[in-house]
Amino acid sequence: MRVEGSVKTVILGEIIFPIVLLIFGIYHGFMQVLYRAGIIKDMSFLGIEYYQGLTLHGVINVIVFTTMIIVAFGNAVFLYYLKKPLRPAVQWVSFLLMVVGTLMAAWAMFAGKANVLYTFYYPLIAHPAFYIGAALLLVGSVIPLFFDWAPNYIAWRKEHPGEKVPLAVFGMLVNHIMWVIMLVPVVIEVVFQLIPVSLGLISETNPSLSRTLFWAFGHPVVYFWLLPAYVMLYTILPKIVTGEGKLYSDSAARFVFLLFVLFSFPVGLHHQYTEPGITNSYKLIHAFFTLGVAVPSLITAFTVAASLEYSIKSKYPEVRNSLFYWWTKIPYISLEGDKWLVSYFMAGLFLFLVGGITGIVNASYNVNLVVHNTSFVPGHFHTTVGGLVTLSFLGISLYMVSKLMGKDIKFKGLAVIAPWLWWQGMLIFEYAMSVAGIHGFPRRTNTGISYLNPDSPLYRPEWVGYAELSVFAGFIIVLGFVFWAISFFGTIFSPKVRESTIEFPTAPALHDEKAPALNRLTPWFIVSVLLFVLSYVPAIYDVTKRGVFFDSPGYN
Ligand code: HAS
Ligand code: CU
Repeated sequence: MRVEGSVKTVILGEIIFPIVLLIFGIYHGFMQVLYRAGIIKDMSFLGIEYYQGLTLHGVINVIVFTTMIIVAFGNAVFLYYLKKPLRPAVQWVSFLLMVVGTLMAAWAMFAGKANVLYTFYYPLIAHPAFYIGAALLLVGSVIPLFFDWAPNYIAWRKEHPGEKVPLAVFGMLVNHIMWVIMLVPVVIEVVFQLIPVSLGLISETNPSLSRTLFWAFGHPVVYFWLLPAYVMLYTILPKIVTGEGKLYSDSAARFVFLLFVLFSFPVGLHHQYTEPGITNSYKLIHAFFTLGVAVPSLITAFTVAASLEYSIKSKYPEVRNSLFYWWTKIPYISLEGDKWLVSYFMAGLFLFLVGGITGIVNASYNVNLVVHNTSFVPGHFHTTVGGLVTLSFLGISLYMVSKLMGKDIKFKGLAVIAPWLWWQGMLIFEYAMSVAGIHGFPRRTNTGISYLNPDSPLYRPEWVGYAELSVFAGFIIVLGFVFWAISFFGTIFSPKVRESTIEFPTAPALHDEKAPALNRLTPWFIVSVLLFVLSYVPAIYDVTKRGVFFDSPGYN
């Protein structure tokens, strides 16, 4: 499908702008391993302070990069599958709000006025520009849903009565509605707590309430990042793995998205198992729901594996009777057609397997007490959001840029190796961080000037090897990113060879059941909001017992 004009420019902007920032984000990630291993001993390096760099790393990578790429991918999905135009005015307003918001927050972070980490809850306090900028980014990101996607979806349903909406549209729509719901608690926190303190309108506020509101957003947001990757795994991967593959079951995929609607919200207290003041049994209820929200990912593991097996076995009769040998036929490194993208998804899946296991460790209430606030947790999330999510987003960004700009992918060989370097680096990083974490290695601490410094009374020699291994891992990850970036910018700056189009390889479903209950969204969302509210009423009651805004001064 041809795409021209300003909508094309906006989608390209939504990819290229955050990727330019991502270079800083990844640089500050690499600085983290250097700091923590004691290779850089200053609290401030090149004028950037330790917590400032850590904030830049987190905010750019998981708030700015993810949000903008998701909007870009969503725009492209709605455009391509519904074949309905997007409104240029809506697109420009959304994009400009996101850019201006990001620049405001970036200014506050680079100026050292927002060293509050990407979780930014009270009592840490940033310059108002940080919160207002973040708010503009979020407002910009929901605009396409209200003014482009939902109207186009409703019009499409009217024109196609009784038909199922394309799976990718279904997934991206569900994901963005979830996004709007999860923003409610964090907006309350920002508007009624953080901005007033930051502006000096009030001098103190309630930190437990702030954390609880933050995590009511901060857990569901991980599925906002994950679901677009799942959309790609269900629609694109099965098709490109052989060129003619199929998705094993369409209903299984839709059911997975709807299970996320139900279970993504009543789980945030698993980040607060150690929060004083919230009754244990409420935390336990969230622990059980957390084990529930792992189920749709387990179904995904099986559906994706079944789709791969079906597609490979239909193409290669010689492996049809094998139990495992068919795995060798997956094009892990192939330059043929769109198969280069397979490497991003497969490397991501292999990482996510580890991310799922460590997630369940985290979720298991009493076991969490061993790993909480240790490097085990960053180990976990570098194989989830830093693994499957980032790899599929990098892959799809390169793919979309080449289509939208009408260019061939340059340095394809590097583009195919990049995800495997990333995979290997992350795997080593995760190993080092997990094992060290079990031995108590803290997260969010400049360990280089404390625990790993032989001159410090806190010196802990048993952590040194793991911190050094993380440096080695970080180097491989950065190398993977550099390979990807050479291909990405090489493609952008190469001559145009085709007209600008957008299209996604799409696997038809092997089992394509009607399942009407899976195509009505409203009842699922009603139950979801009820569960969300019910699961949080007792916790909010607990943390506001001494008064909603009971006092505790903040820190700059
Ligand atoms: Fe998490 C902390 C629990 C998933 C991100 N998580 C974090 C933080 C982040 C994050 C960023 O319960 C840190 C927040 C902070 O700064 O403090 N997480 C879970 C659980 C899941 C989970 C139960 N997390 C994610 C995803 C993320 C993400 C997804 C980002 C995208 N997480 C926690 C908990 C904490 C936490 C606690 C708090 C810890 C603490 O103490 O602070 C589940 O959703 C995971 C389910 C996943 C699976 C895996 C299925 C496997 C698949 C791959 C199949 C592979 C194939 C290839 C087919 C069950 C789909 C074949 C390969 C073969 C080898 C066969
Ligand atoms: Cu969580």
